[in-house]
Amino acid sequence: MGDLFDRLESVDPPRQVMAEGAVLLRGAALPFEVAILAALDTITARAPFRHMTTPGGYVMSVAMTNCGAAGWVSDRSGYRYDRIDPDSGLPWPALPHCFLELAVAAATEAGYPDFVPDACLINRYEPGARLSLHQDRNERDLSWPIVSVSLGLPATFQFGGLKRTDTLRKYALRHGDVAVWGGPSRLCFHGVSELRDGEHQVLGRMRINLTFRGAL
Ligand code: MD3
Ligand code: FE
Repeated sequence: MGDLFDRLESVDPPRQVMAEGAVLLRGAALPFEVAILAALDTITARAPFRHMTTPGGYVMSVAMTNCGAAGWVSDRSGYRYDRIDPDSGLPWPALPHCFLELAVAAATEAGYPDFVPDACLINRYEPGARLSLHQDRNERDLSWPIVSVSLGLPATFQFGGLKRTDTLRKYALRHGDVAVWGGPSRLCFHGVSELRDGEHQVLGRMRINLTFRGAL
């Protein structure tokens, strides 16, 4: 029996409170996996992943695209939400039904039943890519939460406090995990460590992260 209990203890609980207002829902995206991956192909056919430039002139290691009424963009002039994809001159692809369904269900489960996102930033990490410590504060109404969905290779997510120098806690985010960040956690500093190489059964050598936002 001892080994059985050992294995049970090493399994993450389905719902984990990371901080006040921040909830991790392990595996919550798995029922949507096939629909999400099909929708991603449609989105990236029209709005391909690209490496954006930061205002400081660095090319980001994470490749990005967007769907929804507005998309997050960065260039030498700054960060902003734009209704138009600067690479194509076209509006971003619409939020697919399955994206909206998952984001609303997760937000409701985490205690934010009124959240309806209007933007989804899609991040693609290849081995070595990382996202340095930052806050998400380009959204107009910071009282809305952010819902994040992890797919593919696992990543180490770093979660800090309201000051850049606050202690970081680390969480492994795996294929199918969904996290919701609102209330007192909404402006916490966070980042993603350099992605370790590996081969995911479904997505291969990459990690995809969707973040749903109320941007406009
Ligand atoms: C905590 N993305 O796109 S998702 C981002 O895995 C971003 O690609 C990471 O940070 C990724 O801005 C982390 C988790 C996340 C997203 C937004 C947050 C955590 C957050 C906003 C406030 C606090
Ligand atoms: Fe962020």
